[in-house]
Amino acid sequence: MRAERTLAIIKPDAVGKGLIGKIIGHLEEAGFVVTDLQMTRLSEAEARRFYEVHAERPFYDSLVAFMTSARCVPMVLERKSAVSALRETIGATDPARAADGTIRKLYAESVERNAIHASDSPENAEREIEFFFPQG
Ligand code: FUP
Repeated sequence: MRAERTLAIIKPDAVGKGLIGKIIGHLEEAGFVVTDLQMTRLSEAEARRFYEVHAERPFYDSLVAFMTSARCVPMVLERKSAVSALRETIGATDPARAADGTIRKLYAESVERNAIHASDSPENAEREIEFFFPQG
């Protein structure tokens, strides 16, 4: 099967704790190939647009404040069944519910400060890759 692409973001909590290398190592161990990567600090407008599907949720403003609080590391990852495989590798949104050995179980602090984002469908993966890497 042809490799699929997905988008991950190492979030400000994990960047601030010096976990970029550990998280990328974990992803590479799980068979993902990093094919594009950047470090960026999202503006408020960018964070609102990226998470616009959550605009009506009570946690939206807080999530936007967190995601704009410091730099993050978006990256494109390739692997067979990349979207579903990455969701499994990162674990549940709430680290208390994440399976042992997943990135969120290992490194996340809370539902909001949960170390890493991963696209939840192939369609959203393409939209999110375009958001951060419009030339790629
Ligand atoms: P996930 O796809 O696992 O990142 O989770 P969701 O799409 O459900 O949520 C998107 C982001 O919103 C999560 F990464 C963290 C944040 N969130 C909260 O801050 N509080 C909540 O109650 C739910 C989600």
